[in-house]
Amino acid sequence: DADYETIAVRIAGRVATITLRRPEALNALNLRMMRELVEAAHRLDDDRAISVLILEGSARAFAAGADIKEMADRSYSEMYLADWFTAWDRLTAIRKPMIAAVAGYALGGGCELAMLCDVIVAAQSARFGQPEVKLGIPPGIGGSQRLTRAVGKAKAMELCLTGRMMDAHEAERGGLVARVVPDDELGREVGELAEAMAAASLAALLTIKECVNRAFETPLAEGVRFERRAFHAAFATADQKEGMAAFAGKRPPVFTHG
Ligand code: CO8
Repeated sequence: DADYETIAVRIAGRVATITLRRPEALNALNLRMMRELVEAAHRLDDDRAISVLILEGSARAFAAGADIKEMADRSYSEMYLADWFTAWDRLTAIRKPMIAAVAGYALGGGCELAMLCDVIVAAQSARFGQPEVKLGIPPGIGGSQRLTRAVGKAKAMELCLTGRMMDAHEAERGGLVARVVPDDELGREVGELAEAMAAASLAALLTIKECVNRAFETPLAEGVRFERRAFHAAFATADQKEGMAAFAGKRPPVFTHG
């Protein structure tokens, strides 16, 4: 952690938790945080001893967006030539499941960061929104695309065009959020969810994440074909043999994650 200024990483068993650590700015996402977070996520993705990543903010804010103060005075050519914020896209290359534990504000880039994760668990205090319209800009880290896929056109249009925040229950009803839990249980619930995933075969987790993500990239028939090939390929793994032998033997499986 000595390496990082804006995040903290802790590891428990096969679960790694990354905590955003600029609470004084409601975890506003500046360039340094982007670099550190993307680097840490890739390092953990490469670590065979880890199966699941959790991303969390503070009790008051998951992240209140991109750092407005850092962006405010940039010119078009500075933003364009620096390809401002493109590095966030590198999170889409993470192969392990990433769970966003959201309490408080998840706005703008913060909402987009949560949507770059695979599962969002929201505390009752969570507030989601794309308030960029109020700043005279559109979303810039995929919000107009991922929010639309998550909650549908009508709600995405309304939220992006007004900047209105939705609470945790509305986000759950809309399909953005997997589960809503009391604030003081967020850490435990997300930890248990991560543990449940981490008990499974790592190869199965990677394959399933890849398959589900295909649903957003391909026509249905192609996606189904992709899944079928992944299904067949699973029979080359030791974990498939162990998983099925354990079922037949009425005992818990012991996966080697190979
Ligand atoms: N950027 C920088 N600083 C911030 C941000 C932010 N996004 N959000 C909050 N802060 C700072 C505040 O300036 C304040 O700092 P200070 O104490 O030094 O004045 C501190 O955090 C606490 O915030 P508030 O005093 O405002 O707290 P409140 O409880 O009164 O309000 C809100 C909380 C409602 C969350 C309010 O802070 C707010 O509206 N924040 C901005 C939300 C926003 O507009 N987010 C979208 C940002 S734009 C974006 O994310 C685009 C992403 C894509 C860019 C890609 C470019 C290519």
